[in-house]
Amino acid sequence: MTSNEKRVLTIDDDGAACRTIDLVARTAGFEARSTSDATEFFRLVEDWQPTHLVLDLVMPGLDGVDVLHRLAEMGTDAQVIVTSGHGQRVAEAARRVARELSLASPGILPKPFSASLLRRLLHEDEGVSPCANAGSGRFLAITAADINSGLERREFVAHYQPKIDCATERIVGFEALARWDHPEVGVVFPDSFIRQAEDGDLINALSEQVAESALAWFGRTFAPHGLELALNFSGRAVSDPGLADAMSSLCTRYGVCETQIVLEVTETYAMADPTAALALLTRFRIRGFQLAIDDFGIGYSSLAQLARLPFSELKVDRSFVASARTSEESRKIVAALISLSHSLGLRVAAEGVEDGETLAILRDLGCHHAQGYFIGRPMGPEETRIWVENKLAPGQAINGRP
Ligand code: G
Ligand code: G
Ligand code: MN
Repeated sequence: MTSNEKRVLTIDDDGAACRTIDLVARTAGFEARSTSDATEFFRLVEDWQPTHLVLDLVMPGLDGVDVLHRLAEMGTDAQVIVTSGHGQRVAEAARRVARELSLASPGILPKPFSASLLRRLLHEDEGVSPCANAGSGRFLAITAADINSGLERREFVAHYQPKIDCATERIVGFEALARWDHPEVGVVFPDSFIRQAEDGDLINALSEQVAESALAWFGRTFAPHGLELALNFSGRAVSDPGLADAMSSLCTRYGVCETQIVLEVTETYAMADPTAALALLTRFRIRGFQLAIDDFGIGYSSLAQLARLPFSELKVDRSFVASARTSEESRKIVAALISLSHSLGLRVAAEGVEDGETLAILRDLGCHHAQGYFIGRPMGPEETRIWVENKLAPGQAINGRP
C-alpha cells in the first residue's frame, strides 16, 4: 500500500485519454495509474485499492456493464466515474446501473474530457465528501457539525439556472440551486448536504441562508425587470411555520414582490400528508408567492390531490423531457402532463431540455416554460448576469421590458 490515501485507477483503451486523466488526477493531489487491460485492472482494484475508478464504458472486447457487475461482486467501495464517447445518455444509464449495484458514483465524465469536471468529480464523492480537514487527504462524511460551521461562515449560496418562455425564447427568470462554497474543497453540490442538513435539523437555517443570498442578488439585479426567481424547498423546510414570514421579510428587504418568487416543492412531499400540506401551502399563496410542484411524474401522486392543492405551476420531471425526442412513450407522457396542466389552469415548465429539437417539441405541445443545459447550465451570480446580458440584443431590455 502507498502513503497517499487518494488513488485513481483508469481503464481506457485510448492511451492518450489515460495520460490526460493521470495528469489531471496527479495535479489534483492523487496518485494515478491506468491500463487498457481488464485483467490488470481487476488485479489493481484488489491489490492497489484505488479510492476512485475511471471506467471507459466502451472498449474492444470488454463490456462496461460487465465491469460494473464484477466491481460490485468484489465489493469495492471506490467511487466509480463513468466515461464514454457515446454520448451522455449512455454514460448516465451506466451510472444508474452502478448505483443500483450499490457502487458509489459521483458522476459521469463525457468525452472529450473537461479537466475541471474531472477535478470536481474527484473531489465530490457521493455520500462522502471532503471536509474541513481535506488538506490532510482524508475523506470524511459530511456531518451536521460541518454544515453548522458552513452556516456560521455563511458559505451556503445559490447558483442560477435560466428559464425561458418556450414560445418567445425570452428569459423569464431563474431557478436558484443551493451550493456550498467551501473554503478548502470548492463548490459542494446539494446531493452531498441537503439530506445531512435535514437529519441534523439544520435544513431551515440552510434554506433561509440560500434564500437570502438568492434574493439579495436577484433583488439588486433583476427584480426591477419583472423576472422570477424559483427556490427549492424540501418538505421539512416548507413545513417550518416561520418560513412564510421569513420569506416575506426577505422580499421586503430586497425589493422583490412575492409574486416574483416561486417555491418549488417535490411531489412526494406534497402528497405525503395532503391535509397538512393544504393549510401550509395555502398560506404561501395568500401572500402572493407562486408554488410549483417539482419533478412531477416520478413520485406517487394522486391527481385528485394535485387538483386540490393550491399549486400554480407543474414542473415535468427531466427524465421524461430528456427522452422526449427519442422515446414515443416519454413524448406522450410529456404531452399528457402539459395538457393536464392546461386543464387545471396551471403553468407548466419542462426541465432537462438538452437540445433544440426537444425545445421545439415542447413549444408545439404548448409548454409554457423550459429549462435545461441547452438553454443554460446553473451558473454563479456574476456569470449569470453576463449570460443574461449576452442573450440580449443591443438596446433590448431584460424580458423585453424597458
Ligand atoms: O444542480 P443540482 O445538483 O443543483 O441540484 C440537485 C438537487 O438538489 C435538485 O433536485 C434540487 O431540487 C435540489 N436542491 C437544490 N437546491 C436546493 C435547496 O436549496 N433546497 C433543497 N431542499 N433542495 C435543493
Ligand atoms: O430537482 P430539481 O428540479 O430542482 O433539479 C435541478 C437539477 O437538474 C440540478 O441538479 C441541475 O443541475 C439539473 N439539470 C438542469 N438542467 C439539466 C439538463 O438539461 N440535464 C440534466 N441532466 N440535468 C439538468
Ligand atoms: Mn427544482
